[in-house]
Amino acid sequence: MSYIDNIIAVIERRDAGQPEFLQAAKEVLDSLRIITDQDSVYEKAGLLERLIEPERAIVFRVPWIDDAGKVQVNRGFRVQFSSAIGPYKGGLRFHPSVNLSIIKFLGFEQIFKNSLTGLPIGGGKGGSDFDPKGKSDNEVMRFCQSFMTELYRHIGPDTDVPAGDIGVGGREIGFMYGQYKRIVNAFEGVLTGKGIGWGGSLARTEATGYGLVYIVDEYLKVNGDGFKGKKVAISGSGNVAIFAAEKAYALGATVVSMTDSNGFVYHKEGINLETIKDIKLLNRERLSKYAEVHKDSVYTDAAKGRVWDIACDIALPCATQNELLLEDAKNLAANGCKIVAEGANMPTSMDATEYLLSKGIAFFPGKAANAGGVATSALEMSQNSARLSWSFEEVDAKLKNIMAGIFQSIDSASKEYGKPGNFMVGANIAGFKKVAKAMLDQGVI
Ligand code: NDP
Ligand code: 2IT
Repeated sequence: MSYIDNIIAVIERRDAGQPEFLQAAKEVLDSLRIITDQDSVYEKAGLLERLIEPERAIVFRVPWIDDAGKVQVNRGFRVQFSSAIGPYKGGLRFHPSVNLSIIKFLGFEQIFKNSLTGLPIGGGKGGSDFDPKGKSDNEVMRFCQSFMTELYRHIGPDTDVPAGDIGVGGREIGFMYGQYKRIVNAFEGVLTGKGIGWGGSLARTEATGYGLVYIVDEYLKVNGDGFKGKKVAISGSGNVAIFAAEKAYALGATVVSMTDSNGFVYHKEGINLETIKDIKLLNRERLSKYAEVHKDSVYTDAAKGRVWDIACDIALPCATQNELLLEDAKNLAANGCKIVAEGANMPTSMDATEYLLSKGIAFFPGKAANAGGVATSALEMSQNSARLSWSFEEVDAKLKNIMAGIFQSIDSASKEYGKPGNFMVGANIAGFKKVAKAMLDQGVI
């Protein structure tokens, strides 16, 4: 058995009940065969055995009291996966589906994503099975305070710096930051995605979505093309989806769809982003409301149709894992889609990814395409350390540069390792090499 097959056998045995983690890990390991077959240094150093095991995984009780006075208990997680190249860095997800498998897959992906940014950040992820939907602001605050009352002892500006993800935005970061500060008695950059005026970076809110569009634009430019006139299908209607749509419009494209967990809207004339922001960001309502406001749009229940049936030039899945499956990939290809770029983490299943690649569709994996968010988080950390704040334009320009750099590195790794245009392999290899070098340099730890 090859080194990689041995490692896959280890995780299949040990992490058998963790399907999302196995999916993410196998994809990376498969891409690394080209490297580990050529050079035995990794096997000799037991490097992959170490890389697939989190440095630390913390699971904790989060008790809180709801508005009716009833005690509720959720489960909290923080997986500190790799500190090879910097302090653990990665978001917190609050969603009822959250479990150890999901947090481990996200933490594992984060190692390579953070490496690709070129900035000194390690990989981690956390969250809870708490569902913020339908909760009052006070309930969310009490939950966040309880969550941080345990989490604070495991994190710190030079140790582990969490941020947002699904279900965690400015409101939740605010409540958690307040509680952290109260416990440790220090105003420090322990979370990113903070509010402007208390340590947050301008452009962090926009960064993931903008970065996603920047990397696709970079690819289009290399091919003498651009977003102008392109039809873009987007899933999700949260932070990533909204700002990807905003930048796609700014570059001259039309966004024809958005989704939430209940269904999707198709608006041939172009999704009205102000309406979406009002519905999703301001009022925290369901997307079905959109079709009540825009009578020429069509809302379809999730049980009755798929957003990926809509014809588009570019598809940007920006909701959640495994939301773009083989059938969807076939429909996208049949309808003329030329580019799929992942705003979400692992939204495309492995068989769908392989199908897209086999059809010559440009595929940008999340660990490259959505890295603009965490990269800008790292810029927020730099501003916090230096106790200053950069202008929106300054941060946005740095973000654009970082995304161009990521495109360069995944493109050249794909060529160097004999898979030109396969950005999945390119991203996995380019992300891995820097982390592996750091691990070799630092000895068996
Ligand atoms: P938000 O909570 O702001 O929005 C999530 C969106 O996805 C909502 O429209 C939500 O619908 C939908 N969604 C969530 N879960 C599901 C599900 N199980 N099935 C269908 N739809 C779902 O999160 P973000 O925009 O921040 O995150 C979206 C994706 O981007 C995630 O995969 C996240 O890991 C990834 N990401 C986020 C980054 C960030 O900076 N925020 C950075 C890099 C990646 P509903 O409102 O119904 O819940
Ligand atoms: O998946 C991700 O990269 C994020 N949710 C953002 C992480 C961060 O630390 O900004």
